[in-house]
Amino acid sequence: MRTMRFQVLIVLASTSIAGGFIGACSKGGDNPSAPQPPPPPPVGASFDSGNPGQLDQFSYTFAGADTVGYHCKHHGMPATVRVHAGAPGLSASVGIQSSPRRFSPQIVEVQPGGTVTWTNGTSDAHTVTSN
Ligand SMILES: [Cu+2]
Repeated sequence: MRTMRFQVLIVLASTSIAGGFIGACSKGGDNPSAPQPPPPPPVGASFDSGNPGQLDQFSYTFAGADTVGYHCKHHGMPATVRVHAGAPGLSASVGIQSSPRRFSPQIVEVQPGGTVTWTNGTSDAHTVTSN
């Protein structure tokens, strides 16, 4: 027969810190020369339609001049929105088509503040997702 022996050593340490510190040094007032955090970088267009089903639509309004690449998460389908003052108008439409799967037109232009509307004309689920 085999006998096993276990030894357990428990060390308990107890530390007590008592006391406190009272008192503060205050110079008061704001410091106008304190360094300010840098302004945030410009935020580009960022969107994701989710998965519009057949005939569903998705719209996005572009605040400022920009060139925004986007794609479908499921199939790639790269395309571009160009936002600039010389664009034809404040709205544009893009169809989502099949055979082959694509955004049409692949490049669309809209003026700053304008809205692009995508319409899924296929039976597949697609997304409209900024790169
Ligand atoms: Cu797709």
